[in-house]
Amino acid sequence: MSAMPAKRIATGVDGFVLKITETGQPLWLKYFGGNDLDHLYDIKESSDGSLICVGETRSTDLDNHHGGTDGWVIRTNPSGILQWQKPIGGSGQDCFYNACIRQVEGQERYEMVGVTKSSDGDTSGYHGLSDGYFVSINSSGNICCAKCLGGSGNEQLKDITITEDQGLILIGYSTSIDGSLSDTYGNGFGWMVRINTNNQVLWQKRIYDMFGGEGYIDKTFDGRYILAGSCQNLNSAYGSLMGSNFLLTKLTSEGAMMPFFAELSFEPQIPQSVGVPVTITGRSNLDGIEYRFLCYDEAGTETVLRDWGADVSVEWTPNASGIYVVKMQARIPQYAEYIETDALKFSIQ
Ligand SMILES: [Ca+2]
Ligand SMILES: [Ca+2]
Repeated sequence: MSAMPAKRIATGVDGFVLKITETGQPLWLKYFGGNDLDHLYDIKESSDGSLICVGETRSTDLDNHHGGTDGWVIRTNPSGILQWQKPIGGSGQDCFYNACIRQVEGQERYEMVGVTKSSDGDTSGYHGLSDGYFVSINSSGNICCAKCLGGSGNEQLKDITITEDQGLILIGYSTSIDGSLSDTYGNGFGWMVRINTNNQVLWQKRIYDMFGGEGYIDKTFDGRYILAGSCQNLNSAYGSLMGSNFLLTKLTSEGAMMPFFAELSFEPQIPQSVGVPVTITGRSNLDGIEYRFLCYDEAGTETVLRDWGADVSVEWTPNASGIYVVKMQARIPQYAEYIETDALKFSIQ
């Protein structure tokens, strides 16, 4: 680390950015902040190599500090030299947890999510207690949009990702039962907000229970979204789990949950005889989805044992000896795409 001017800013905690090589060798380390606590939680690289970091700051010697803790965004050049920094929020507690960069009308925007308890300053539409905080700024740090989201209870927004149509998905939790948040998902506090290119809220919905308010979302290669977090309400396919559990689920940009796990079982399991019925049962990570059961003989001829439907079991009575392969497909009713189990082979005597 000798090449790095590891100079602290001041007392308290500073934010820092460390650049390393792909083998873990440090290249440079920079500290940021002011005279009090400064935390950086996320970093993104813009198209020109600039670095955008977001977090929270209590430092009163930063220009435009609003009071208490503020959301904090800094932009550096590719070498970590500060270009500008900005506290954002109001007189209450404000914080940014995550950010993404999107193109809006040919311009780069830095989109940030977090929490606010401010009803003044850079906030608008504050609902009470804590609100989810969504702020969009341009590459100069000027605010294009700052919204308080949620209801009269506690909210926070933990992560953000860009949709294929250049909209946004925000993920967080909400304890509010007023407004559009009146429906619940079990004991669920998980919360998903869909925003369009004009920063308008298209819809918001409950999603799992997001235990502890932690939830993180990212895009998958097939145009869907993967959500990771912890929760307590899981469907019975997982068995009786206690306490909080790791959650991993796949979503569409409309917030529909997609199946990502399916498996088959047979009853009885031992090799069977012609004319003896076999019960084939499938399960997946979701309730309320459709299944289809397929069987192939040694010549590869496909037989649909049961076409798309809600039943998780099908009874099949083989009428000839030989080797057979069975698999199941699973999908949610509104979508044509499906996942399928491994093909299980068994022998009919
Ligand atoms: Ca503040
Ligand atoms: Ca609130």
